[in-house]
Amino acid sequence: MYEKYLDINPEVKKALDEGRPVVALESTIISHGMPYPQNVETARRVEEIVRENGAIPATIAIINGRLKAGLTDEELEYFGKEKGIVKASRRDIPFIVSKKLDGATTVASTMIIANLAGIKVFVTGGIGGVHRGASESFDISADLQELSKTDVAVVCAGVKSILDIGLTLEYLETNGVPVVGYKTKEMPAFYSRRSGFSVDYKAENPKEIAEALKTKWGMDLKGGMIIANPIKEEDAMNHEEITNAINDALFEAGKLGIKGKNITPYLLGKVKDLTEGKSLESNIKLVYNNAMVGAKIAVEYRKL
Ligand code: PSU
Ligand code: MN
Repeated sequence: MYEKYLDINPEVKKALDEGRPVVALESTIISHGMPYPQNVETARRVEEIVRENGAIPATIAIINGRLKAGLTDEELEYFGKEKGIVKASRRDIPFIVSKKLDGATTVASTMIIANLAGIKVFVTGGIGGVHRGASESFDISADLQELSKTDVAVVCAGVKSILDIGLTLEYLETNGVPVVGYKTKEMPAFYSRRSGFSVDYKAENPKEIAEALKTKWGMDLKGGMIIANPIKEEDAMNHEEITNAINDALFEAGKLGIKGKNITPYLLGKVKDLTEGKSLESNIKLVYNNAMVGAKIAVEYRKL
């Protein structure tokens, strides 16, 4: 049915048909999460790391109204370079598709398209969450709802403190989304390994995670799972420096009245400037680290 909207790249299609592991990757991180040319370099390197760890990468996007699972090198370059590609979450998909536009997919929409393609594991940097001040703004990312209903596991480096980490964890609990720490009992905070909040479960290896996924979906418990993989110590940001940068960026965003889907891209760019590019370096490194873990989970999942 949905095949009429979806193009699975031949290499990805072959891997899926043969039951080999595939890892989905998102495109908002390319178009709105990092500057050019680092975004394209990172996207390419992430695909390589997925391959080095035994899986096939499938970067997800919408091009000319077609849902894509697996991009060519030129398409990756296009998403990194072209300004004005719409950041497309769940609610944007119908119009982008029917009007034959391009869309960079967020965590929510990447999960949807990965699921249609039959891809169970998805690697990114950070997920959206409950924003600070959400009791006033109501700003809660659609990523969290998606995690409660779409059967795709998301490997990330935790939740950034541009968000309210505690409220994000509460929201995930209410919605029945398991949050698993990869070799940690503490929820990582993206740029740093520590947040002060605990995760539900600590997994010691990719196999344990694969088994939990198989069990969850085997029982038809709908929805995804968050695998929170802390940034490596040597790549982490100094706590005080990143806290100050985030607070200053939030203050600026408030003054400028930036809201809705623009807030996360704005804050990422501002924090990068305030830290003289150090946050971008950390961001790139943590995505690489997630790609390695995600590929291993996909490999273990296929063995079950
Ligand atoms: N966090 C990052 N980089 C990103 C994003 C989040 O460190 O690029 C993107 C992801 O695509 C995520 C989206 O799904 O922001 C969340 O946006 P919103 O809060 O508007 O749902
Ligand atoms: Mn939002």
